[in-house]
Amino acid sequence: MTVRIIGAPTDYGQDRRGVDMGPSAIRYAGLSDALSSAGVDAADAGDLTVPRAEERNPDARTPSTGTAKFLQEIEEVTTALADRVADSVAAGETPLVLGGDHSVAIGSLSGSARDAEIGAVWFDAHGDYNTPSTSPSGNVHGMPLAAVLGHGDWEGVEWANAPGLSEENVAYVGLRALDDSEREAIRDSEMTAYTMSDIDERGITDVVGAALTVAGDGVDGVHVSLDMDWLDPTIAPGVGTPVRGGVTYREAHHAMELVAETDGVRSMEVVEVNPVLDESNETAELATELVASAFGKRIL
Ligand code: DIR
Ligand code: MN
Ligand code: MN
Ligand code: MN
Repeated sequence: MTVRIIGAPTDYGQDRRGVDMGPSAIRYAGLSDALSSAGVDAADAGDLTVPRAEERNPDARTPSTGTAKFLQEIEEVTTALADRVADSVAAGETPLVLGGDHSVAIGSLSGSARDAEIGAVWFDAHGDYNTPSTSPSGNVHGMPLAAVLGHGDWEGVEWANAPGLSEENVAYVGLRALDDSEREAIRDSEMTAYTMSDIDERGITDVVGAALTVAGDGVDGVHVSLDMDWLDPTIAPGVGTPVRGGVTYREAHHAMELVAETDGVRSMEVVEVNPVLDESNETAELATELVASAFGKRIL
């Protein structure tokens, strides 16, 4: 298996600077060695070109209702990323996108879903299901799932869609911080949501197994989206929006081992690593270890 590493060094989707250094931090933590130790060929395509936020006007393009900061920049980056991801899949590789903030998922998902039906497993503390008009923050990293599923008024922005992904094949794992209108929208949707309470009750094995079944039901492949704030902040402090009560180190590894066992992983991303907020790069190191588990690294 060839894993194609694609860096997407953005920080347009949220308010804390430094998450654009995520791809460097993850590479520095030894990503290509970790992938080799998992027995896969790693091919690094480098980073997408992303202008600094200081060079750009966050309101150059605005939705007709609500707020979506850096909408134009996010459109540019995710459109380019979607092409890279689609090309990689078409070449028989498995693309691994390194964020950047979670807005990059718009590109990963629309690229992975090009000419295919896909599902998605969303490992995150958050629902990322706001729209420009419901978002309390105006930050697009809290909106990618709504965007690709066709919700929200994006003022004609064409990228905000992945017709090959339907709500029925989206499963959250580990939710614990939802905005009020987002909670309601998730309840009204066809998506499956496993919260931290479900993990408490059923255990990580059962929950991740169920999520992978939902995501993989009747589709060509599954996209795995790993937001590092899914983990407990005691082990992943280098994220912009930490939330107490996340999964443990062992739960996370086991979840990724179950991902590796499905054989249906079409594309993956790991996002929200912010080395500026970190303790000596430990969040990037953890991201690297988890990616290796997701691509088949085992203890024995
Ligand atoms: C919040 C935070 N719900 C927002 N979202 C985050 O801004 O919409 N997603 N951090 O990962
Ligand atoms: Mn997220
Ligand atoms: Mn999150
Ligand atoms: Mn539906």
